[in-house]
Amino acid sequence: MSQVVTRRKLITSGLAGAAGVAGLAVAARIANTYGLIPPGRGGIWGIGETLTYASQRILMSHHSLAREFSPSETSRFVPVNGPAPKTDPYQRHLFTNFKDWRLIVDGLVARPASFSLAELKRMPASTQITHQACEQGWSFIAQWSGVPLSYVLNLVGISTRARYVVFWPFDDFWNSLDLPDAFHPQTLLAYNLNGNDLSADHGAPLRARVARQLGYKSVKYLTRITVVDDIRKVGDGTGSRTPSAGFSWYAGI
Ligand SMILES: Nc1nc2c(c(=O)[nH]1)N[C@H]1C(S)=C(S)[C@@H](COP(=O)(O)O)O[C@H]1N2
Ligand SMILES: [Mo]
Repeated sequence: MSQVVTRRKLITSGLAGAAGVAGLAVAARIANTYGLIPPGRGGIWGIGETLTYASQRILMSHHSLAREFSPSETSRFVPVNGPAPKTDPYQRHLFTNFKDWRLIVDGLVARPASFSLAELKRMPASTQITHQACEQGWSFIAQWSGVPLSYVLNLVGISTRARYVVFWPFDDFWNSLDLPDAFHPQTLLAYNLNGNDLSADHGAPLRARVARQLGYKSVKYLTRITVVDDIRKVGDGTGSRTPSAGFSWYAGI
């Protein structure tokens, strides 16, 4: 234990000192040594993202909570960014009220599975009133209900080699979380917004809700969740759709 504390102190003071004295490149080298480089580092944020990710992972407990609000603080209007896919198979599922939709959970898990919406709704539910901020400068406070992602991951049993959880939606806006955020108690697979089933544009039938990061990490229109060990082998290797669009993979707030 004391060894861990000492190592943490070393990394923290190393990062802070390096940023001030010898520049950001040195800090990035230290972060790399301790496995603190986020996968999307090829994005335009580069070293800045690495510093944010590394310092949040070191300085904050993995399970520090996003602020929760009271019902009277919810926003009157909930904007949409990324409206529902106009194409099949999404439109077909929408037409049949997601009767035949199932969430596939696969990858490095002991028991690959798929779950209907009714099955997900029978799992232990969690409700939060939290703030969602878009990188474009607007935000809202809303109530979300769903099953904690940790519950589903524990049901399927993730491998000891697992490092990331990848979200695959019906559009191309895929993203991923590392395990501290995937198992965070406020990370939900949400099916309800402000007391109603998710509308199509807000991500029906199921979306990720990641309270500790910017809105673009809360992937809508989920179809599949895949547990992986090495995110560099997935897609273009950057961990999400967003670095190519100019947003960092890690968007902690
Ligand atoms: N599948 C998918 N998920 C997505 C998006 C998208 O275009 N497609 N947009 C993201 C962005 S940029 C934001 S800010 C939030 C917006 O959520 P809302 O439309 O429910 O407000 O969803 C995120 N999740
Ligand atoms: Mo966003």
